[in-house]
Amino acid sequence: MSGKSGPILVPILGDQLTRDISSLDGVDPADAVLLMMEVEDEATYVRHHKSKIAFLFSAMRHHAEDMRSRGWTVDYVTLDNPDNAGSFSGEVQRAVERHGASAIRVTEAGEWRVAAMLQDWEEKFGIPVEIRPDTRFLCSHEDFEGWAEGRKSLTMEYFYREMRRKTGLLMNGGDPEGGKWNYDKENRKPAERDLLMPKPIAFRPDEITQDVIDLVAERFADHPGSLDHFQFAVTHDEAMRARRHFLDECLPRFGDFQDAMLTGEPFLYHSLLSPYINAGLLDPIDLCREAEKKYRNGDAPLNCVEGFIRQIIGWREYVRGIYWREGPDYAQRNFLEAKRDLPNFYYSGDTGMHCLSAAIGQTLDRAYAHHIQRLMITGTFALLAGVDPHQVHIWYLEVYVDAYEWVELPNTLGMSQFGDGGLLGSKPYVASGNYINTMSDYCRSCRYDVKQRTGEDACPFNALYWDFLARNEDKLSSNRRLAMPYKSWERMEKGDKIAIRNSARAFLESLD
Ligand code: FAD
Ligand code: DLZ
Ligand code: SF4
Repeated sequence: MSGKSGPILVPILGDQLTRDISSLDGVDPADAVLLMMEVEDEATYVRHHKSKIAFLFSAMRHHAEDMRSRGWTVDYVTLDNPDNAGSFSGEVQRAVERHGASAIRVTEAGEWRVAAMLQDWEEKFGIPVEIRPDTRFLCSHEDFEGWAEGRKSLTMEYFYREMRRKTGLLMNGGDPEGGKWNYDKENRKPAERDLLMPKPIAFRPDEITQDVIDLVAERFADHPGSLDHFQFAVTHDEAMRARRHFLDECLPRFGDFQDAMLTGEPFLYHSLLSPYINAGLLDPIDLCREAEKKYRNGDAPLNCVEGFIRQIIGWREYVRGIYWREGPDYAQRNFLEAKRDLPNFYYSGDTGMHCLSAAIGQTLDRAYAHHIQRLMITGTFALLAGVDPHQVHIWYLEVYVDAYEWVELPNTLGMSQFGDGGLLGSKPYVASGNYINTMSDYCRSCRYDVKQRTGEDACPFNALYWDFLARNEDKLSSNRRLAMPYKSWERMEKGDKIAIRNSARAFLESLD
């Protein structure tokens, strides 16, 4: 330590578990103390799924060990430390005093709530605070501003093309590999029952993880979700093994079945890498380069590799840009003025609708559902039922192991609930039961009949779909992408319309 002036304090937040995080750039380990803190406020600002807290605490504890082994001094405050102040600011204050810190250096926070705390620290603690950009993202806040400035609509596809050019991923000089930027049309195959799915890679909890699981079970017993199926990677090495497993076993079929859903198959060919990418255990760009190699070596087809890379350098970077550009009030938007409370079954999975009970059940068991389940099952149902988008947002932030507000909020409130009125997607993601029946095998074992539109046994998605369009006619009928369904609604017999709306009303009342 530099004796005269005290060390630099470097808080490492729970989603900053990256060995070369920007706050450490140019810092001499001899002059710094890294502060890692398990705090009540972060674990309870929403009621996170128990496995999500266990994953993060375990990954944090392992990262602290890893950094110590690399020569850093790490001050780690556990949740059960009797002096734990319970908040980031409280713990930083204690650490400043404990170590006589001369300055604080920190990588910017991932969300508005925490960013506001960091802004206060200089005045609060009376020492210099340097907040550094998070260089784990391709697109800085300024670059996103520059891209968005002056555009009529912020279409993801154009942003994605910029990121392809910027990284050179799947580029042939100035042109996209294969002549097309996007192979999504080839990525919509429904899954057949006899597909040979790779077994997901599972990691047995070690002693550190088991301690954390016990702690979480005791302290957060009232939070949703189970700890019984915990099998996440919690170290850098394990995350790298999960990455290898995905690249070798799943990537070659990732695209084909990206939108498919099967009973009892929660993972299909998805990567399950989002918790590791978001917490900092895996580098997203390096992962994309490895995926590209698979294509260049002839081990994975272009549609699969392009589809995967698009999710990461396209969607992931894009939603982050939107989150920071739109500001903290984005969370309060409610374009459709939806007011219904989130049905209780979102916390139990206890509903006769098989698609929902499967997606929610798996979510509560494993803190995971893949994109189409999030978007077209739990998301579409909430949208059709007119649930308050803020409540939907809180649910998604709670229950998924990869959920941090910067990525969850635009996906939920924007893409899934149309709460921003079309900033993120040009039309609401609504569908009747027919879509779910085409893309999954859920309807085969459902108590409802997907072919019926009205009546007690009819699939509720059917009447709700038309009811949604009718209910929101003022706001949506001028949307060109909804012209066809509105035309069909217009053409429908009056009696059918009345029956549909009555059926929807009866169903919605049964939810209340
Ligand atoms: P894969 O299908 O294997 O995709 C590969 C990677 O691409 C993911 O690991 C992820 O890093 C990235 N990715 C894919 N789609 C998106 C997307 N739309 N936005 C950002 N990154 C994407 N993703 C989160 O990481 N955290 C969230 O809290 C989150 N909330 C969501 C809420 C809703 C309502 C919806 C519709 C989507 C949400 N997503 C979220 C996006 C996506 O569903 C998850 O990233 C994905 O399901 C994670 O599983 P996977 O790693 O197996 O993904
Ligand atoms: C999500 C989360 C939880 C549950 N607990 C902690 C914690 O105790 N300590 C910590 O450093 N981070 C935690 N996190 C992640 C933070 O909420 C995340 O780092 C912020 O959202 C960053 O903006
Ligand atoms: Fe879902 Fe309707 Fe199919 Fe049942 S019939 S699984 S409610 S889409």
